[in-house]
Amino acid sequence: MTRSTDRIRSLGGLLLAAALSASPLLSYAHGDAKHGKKQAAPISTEEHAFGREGDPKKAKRTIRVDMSDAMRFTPAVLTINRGDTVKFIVKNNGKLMHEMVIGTMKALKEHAEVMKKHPTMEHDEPYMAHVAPGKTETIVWQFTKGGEFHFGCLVPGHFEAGMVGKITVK
Ligand SMILES: [Cu+2]
Repeated sequence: MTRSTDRIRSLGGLLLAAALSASPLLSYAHGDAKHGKKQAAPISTEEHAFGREGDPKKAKRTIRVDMSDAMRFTPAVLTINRGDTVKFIVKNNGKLMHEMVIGTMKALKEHAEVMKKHPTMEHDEPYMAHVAPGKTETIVWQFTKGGEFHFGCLVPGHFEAGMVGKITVK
C-alpha cells in the first residue's frame, strides 16, 4: 500500500481530506487488484448510508444497466425494496471508459470533484464498477436503508454531462 499512501499524501486538498475522514467512500487500490477483488475478498460488513455489500447468493433481483458515450445510464431510474440484495450487471456499450458508482448525491459530487483534479486516480469499492469499453462488470449491493440514492459515472466530465441515475429504496 506504499504507493497508494504516497498518492493520497500528494493529493492534498481539504475536500479529499474531508471525504476521507467523513466517509469510507474513497479508498485506493491499484489497477492490478481491480479485477480479482470481488472473487477473492470476503463480503464487507461495512454499513454505508446507502446499504452494504451484498452476498451474490442472496441476490433477489438482477438489474442490467447499460452505459453509453451519450453519457447516460439505461435505465436511469430504479426503485428497489428495502432489504433487497441486487446484482447489477453493468455493461459499457461505449468506446470510452465508464463506471457506475452508487452513493448519496453528496458523496458522488465530492468524489466527482476529486476525480476532476486527479483523473488518473484508481480506487475500488464494492459499490463501484469500472467498466472498459465493450466489457461487463457486476456489483452486488444490499439496500438496507430506505431513501433516495444515486449512481453516477465519475470519469471526469461524465457526471457533469448528466451521467447519473436515481435509486429510490422503499
Ligand atoms: Cu462515463
